[in-house]
Amino acid sequence: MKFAQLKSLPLLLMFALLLVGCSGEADKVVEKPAPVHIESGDECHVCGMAITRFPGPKGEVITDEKEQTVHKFCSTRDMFAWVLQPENVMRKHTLYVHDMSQTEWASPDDTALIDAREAVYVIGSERKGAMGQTMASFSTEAAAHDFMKEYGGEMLRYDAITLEHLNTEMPMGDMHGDMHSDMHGEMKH
Ligand code: CU1
Ligand code: ZN
Repeated sequence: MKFAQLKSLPLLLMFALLLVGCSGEADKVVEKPAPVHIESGDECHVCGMAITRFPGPKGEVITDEKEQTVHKFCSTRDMFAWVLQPENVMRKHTLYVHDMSQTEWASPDDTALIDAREAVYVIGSERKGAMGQTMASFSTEAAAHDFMKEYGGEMLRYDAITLEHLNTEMPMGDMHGDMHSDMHGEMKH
C-alpha cells in the first residue's frame, strides 16, 4: 500500500504532461532504434561486470531522450533492476533482451535480440545468469514452457515483473555474497 501511494504522484504528473504534449505528437512517426551489438569490452550499466564473459540473456536499453544513450546489462535481471527504478519505469525507453529460444545460454548471440516489452520471462528457474538468478527471456510462450519443463520456474509477461520479483529471487542476505563473488571471480565454466 505504501508503495502504491508513493508511486501515484509521479504517475499523475506523467499523465498531465502526456495530455499537454499529445496534440502535437500524434502524427509524428517515431521509429524504434535498432539494437546494437554487445562488444567484448562492454560493462554492465548496473554492476560493472564485463557482459560477454558471463552466460544467460543480456539486456540493453536505448534511452528515449533526443540524444539516445545505450545502456547494456550483464543480465535481464540487472536490466529490470534499472528499468523498474521509479525514474525509469514510466519512460518510453527502447529495450532489448536475448530470445533464448534462438541462441545458446552460454554465449547469447546479438542476432537474437528482441523487444523486451513483447518478450515472456521465466523467473526462478535453475539456469543462472551473470548475477545468479535471472529472467530467461523468450519470444513465445511455447518456448518459455519448453524451458520451464526442463529448468522449472514461473512465466511472467514484461508488465507483470516488479522489483519485488528481483528481491524474492535473491534474498538480501545472499545477494551481497553473490554479487561480490561474481564481480571479482573468474568466469564460471
Ligand atoms: Cu553483475
Ligand atoms: Zn550487471
